[in-house]
Amino acid sequence: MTDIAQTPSGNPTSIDGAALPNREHSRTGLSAEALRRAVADHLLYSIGRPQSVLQPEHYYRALALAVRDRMQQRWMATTQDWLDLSNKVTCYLSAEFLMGPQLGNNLLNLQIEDAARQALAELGQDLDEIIACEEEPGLGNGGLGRLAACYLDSMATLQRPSIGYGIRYEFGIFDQEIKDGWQVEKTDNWLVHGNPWEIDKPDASYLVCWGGHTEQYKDVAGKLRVRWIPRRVLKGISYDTPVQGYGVNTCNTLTLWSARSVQSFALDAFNTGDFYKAVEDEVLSEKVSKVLYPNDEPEAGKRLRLQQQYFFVSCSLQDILRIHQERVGQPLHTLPQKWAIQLNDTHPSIAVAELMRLLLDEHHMDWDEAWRITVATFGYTNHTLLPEALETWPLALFGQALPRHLELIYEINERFLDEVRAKFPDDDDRVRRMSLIGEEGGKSVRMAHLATVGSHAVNGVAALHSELLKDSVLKDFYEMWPERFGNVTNGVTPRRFLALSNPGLRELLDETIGDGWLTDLQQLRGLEAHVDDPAFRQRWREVKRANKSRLAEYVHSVTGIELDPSWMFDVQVKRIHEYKRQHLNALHIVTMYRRIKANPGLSISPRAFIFGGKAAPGYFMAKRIIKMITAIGATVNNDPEVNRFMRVVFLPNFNVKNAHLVYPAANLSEQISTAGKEASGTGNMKFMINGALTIGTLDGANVEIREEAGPENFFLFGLTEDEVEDVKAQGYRPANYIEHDPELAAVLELLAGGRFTHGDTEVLRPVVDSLIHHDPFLALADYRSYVDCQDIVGAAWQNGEEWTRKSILNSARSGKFSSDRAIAEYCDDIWDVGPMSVRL
Ligand code: KUQ
Repeated sequence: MTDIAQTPSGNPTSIDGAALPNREHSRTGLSAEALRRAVADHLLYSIGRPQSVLQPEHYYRALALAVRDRMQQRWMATTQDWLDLSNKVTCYLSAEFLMGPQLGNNLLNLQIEDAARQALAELGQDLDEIIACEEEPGLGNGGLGRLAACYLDSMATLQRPSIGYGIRYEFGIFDQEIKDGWQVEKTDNWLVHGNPWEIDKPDASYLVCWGGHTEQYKDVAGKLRVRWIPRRVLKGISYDTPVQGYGVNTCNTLTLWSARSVQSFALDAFNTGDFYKAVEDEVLSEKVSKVLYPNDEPEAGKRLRLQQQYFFVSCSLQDILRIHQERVGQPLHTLPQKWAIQLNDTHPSIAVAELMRLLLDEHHMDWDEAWRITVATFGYTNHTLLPEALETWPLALFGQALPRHLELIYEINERFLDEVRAKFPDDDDRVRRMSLIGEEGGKSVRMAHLATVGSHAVNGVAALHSELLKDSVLKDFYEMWPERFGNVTNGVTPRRFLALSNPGLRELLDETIGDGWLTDLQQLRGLEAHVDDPAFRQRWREVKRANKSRLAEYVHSVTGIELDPSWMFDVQVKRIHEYKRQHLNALHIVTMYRRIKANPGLSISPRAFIFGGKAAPGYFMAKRIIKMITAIGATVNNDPEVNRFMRVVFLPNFNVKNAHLVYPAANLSEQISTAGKEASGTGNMKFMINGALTIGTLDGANVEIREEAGPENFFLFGLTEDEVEDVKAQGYRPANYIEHDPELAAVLELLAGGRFTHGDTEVLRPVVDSLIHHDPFLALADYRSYVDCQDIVGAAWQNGEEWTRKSILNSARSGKFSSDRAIAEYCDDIWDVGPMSVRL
């Protein structure tokens, strides 16, 4: 008798292995019984500790290994199938992948949660407690890194062959602690307990050069060629993590590169007795993948950041070319038929020059063919319009680090500008604006221009953002190649952000509309039929209420603050940034505080104001904004006259793990950026899917959220993007707004006068001064509209039935914001990558 394993779809499949009558294999079986045996085996053979000392962490590791075993066949079959069938593959190049904890998600996608729960119960353990042991890999800053992770999940679920390529940072985004109301950064040592999900491939390594100079030489055919004589060489080794699709056999790969010195010692130095010099060299090499830059804006002129970018891009492209030639067995000119490479912002855009270098210098291809292949292979996604966030590198630094690439960029630029001149004769200004080399403030390489010129498709991440892109930073390029420009509105995975993080709602949905929504989120529309059913509404409210209790418990455990789950939970979680305007939210809180103090008999809807998010360690104003929120919180929460109606929480260390508790518990989602500044936002979508109502400006994806939800189910305020531009053109004068609004004046007076800082008038001065003198994000221009809108929100909360109705409709109409829809658009419009079903 052969051993039997269940595929996720429930079909029995025979596999090789010891013949055990009626028993599933311990490495592949999906039953509770097989999982229990697998965990017990791993406890003995992989964890290697005696029964009496086993801790929950050990069970976590053993279960993680057992789950990885269950993905292994699918993983290998997926890779083998795309090699054999030579299906087109998407490579998603990103400096960040904010994957979040893996165990719960993999159990979900393999559809073995119940079996795992039972297996652990039989071993005397609670699955939820074991899942909570996992430390998340924080290999990203925020939305951009999390988007890459959602896209991997959707590519696998849609059965599209794909590889994510990035950096295995030894230290991810810092852990945030709040001390005395201030942010304190702690190193994120996520690898200390090992990482059960990755498999290192020390044999799959590539050399990466750095610095030095170039030389011309004649090849055997007498042709003039260039070679790069680097100053240093280091090595990239890969760590692969499986990315299991939901309910399918497809299991794709995330490949992260780690830097090593080429030899563990520089032997000559070692032999001459200079041991420390030898080790220093090793330390220098390994520095490259040591730490994630904790900034959600480019790090100006940081050599190491450029080195990180080049390092992972070069390893990834070498890997792609090797697979293409050796494994797929194809000549290089077919590259665009087999690979679509997507650049997640400009961080990997050096890939355009690196692919040219590999094709020309290493593979001796002609320029024209190499360029045709390059443009046909790459696509570029832009994630920001903020001028300070557009990446450029000082020419001198760039030339020292990557001398060959600079030559290639000059050559690309020359040919490109000839094309510009041909299309737009006698327009020198246009040529200067479009050049890959910027002249203002010292020469620099403009990475967004390089990415645009080197890609056949360029997209923004929400409808408004894509329009503004064509209208502003990439306007000249749009006029040159209108056909290259498109939009793909961002999306989020409903597996992690609904099924996994909101089990209560998942159950209610499954009972009400079936479970098809997990892979077709538009099916949430089926909820509209139940919106007027009082029993259904009642259950909807109960789910939300339970989620709020769960969050309140967590908030209490980490901050000591008590929240009443019957209050409105008003939530703003995202990186702290002036354009996102957490301080505008704070002005509203102070407004409410002041109204209560002035009129203690006031009847208002009680609210918990919940904030979370990290500030870049070097971003002075963002750190002051955190202090402002915590200071207001301390005053509000301790004032018995006020804390009957409002509480303010700053939740420390917002990350993917605690995000699972936050989104499902929100009643109100704060999306209050200055119109035109937030490219898309993705948190806004996570809130909507989970039934929160949005208060927001017409910015980023808010526009489409409001369109889908219906304007009557969205709280709109603030200037439009056009109006923002007009106000700025006429000269923004914050004093105007203060003079015409006594309430605003009084609120600013409270903040500046030390009411929340024990009389200290210095602490919050920078924030207040910025607001009243030179705020580029126009917070005071939107203050009145925001506060009035919040009054409408407060009134709406009073009518619980109506609020519930709107909440249901928001979820019901959130289908568009699934990353499955976004990935289907990328596959159809940009990548031309079709589905491939994997057989076991
Ligand atoms: C820039 N730019 C440098 C790390 C991140 C960056 C280093 O991308 C999200 C959007 C969101 C936008 C964010 C972004 N991150 C832009 C970044 O601010 O509006 O939702 C995903 O597209």
